[in-house]
Amino acid sequence: MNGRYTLQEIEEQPKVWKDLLEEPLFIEEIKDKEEIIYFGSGTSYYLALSLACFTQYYTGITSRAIPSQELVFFPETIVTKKPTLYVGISRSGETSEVVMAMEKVKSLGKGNFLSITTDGKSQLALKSERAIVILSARENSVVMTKSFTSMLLGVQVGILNTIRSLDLDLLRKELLDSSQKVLSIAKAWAEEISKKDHKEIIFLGSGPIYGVACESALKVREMSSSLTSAYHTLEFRHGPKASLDRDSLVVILLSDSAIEEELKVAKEIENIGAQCNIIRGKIDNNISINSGLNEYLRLILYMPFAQYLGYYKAIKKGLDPDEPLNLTQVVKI
Ligand code: F1P
Repeated sequence: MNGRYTLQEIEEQPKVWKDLLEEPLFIEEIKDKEEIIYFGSGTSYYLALSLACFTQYYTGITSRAIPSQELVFFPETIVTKKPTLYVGISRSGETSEVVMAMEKVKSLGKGNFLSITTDGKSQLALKSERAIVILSARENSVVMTKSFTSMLLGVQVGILNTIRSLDLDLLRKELLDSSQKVLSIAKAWAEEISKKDHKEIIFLGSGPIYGVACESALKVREMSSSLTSAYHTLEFRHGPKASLDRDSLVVILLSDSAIEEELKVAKEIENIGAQCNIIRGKIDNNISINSGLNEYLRLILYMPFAQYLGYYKAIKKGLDPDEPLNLTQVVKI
């Protein structure tokens, strides 16, 4: 059956999340740092984008996300003298750029090095001072689904646990209560949306949700070879909206901080005649994901929507979501 592994990995997520919440890890390395730099490639870079926002919000430590290649070729534009924790993120731990980035920064003799991966024997894991290995996030599929949400949640839980935040209890309760429900809502939404053949699909998100919007666009593109893109929500008004017409779909992943302005963007998109769907954090319409989690804590709950959409669009086009065109599980140069 086409997409067997991908579907299984999407649907296993609530179970993997539950395990991560029940056995929270610690990330003590953040304690004496003035800066945290997350780096990765592809999906793992988008994970870095959301984690950097989350980390600075909860710890107050300056946090940035850098694509691995920039650390390799332009380290002087990134590396500072401040005590810094470098966190390499990679499902495989073998992506060329992420390994090269770790080597480059280490050769400069700066900072401490942590890796987040699903393979403890990978080059990235062996080159870092400590590897957080999330075995339950390992995947057969080329595209990353549960590995994205599980590595994201694993680090979020680790940070909340380390700083002893009461939000960890809230996160645990709300996710256990709502994960399965969100997956059902996302599945039904994606099945319906995939019936129409949109010429382009655009995901919009702000703050910590921007990384998730990028990952959403990548998921649908990878699995179904569709034309997709992602922008910061209000940035979309500054040019990208020029291509919109009745065959476009825009999905806004709504935040809390920018909600009023984001809803105005939605109106503007509808006035142009494009289809606009809003995925929101409060249970007050059909496409809702959770009532009790703030915009930093509910990040993973946005993901099943694009994961299922990629899957169903691929099936509809006769493609195999497990074997995306032109892609491999590990990218080496
Ligand atoms: C990330 C990545 C994905 C891409 C593909 C291959 O690699 O490049 O972004 O979707 O599935 O892997 P990794 O560094 O996290 O292993």
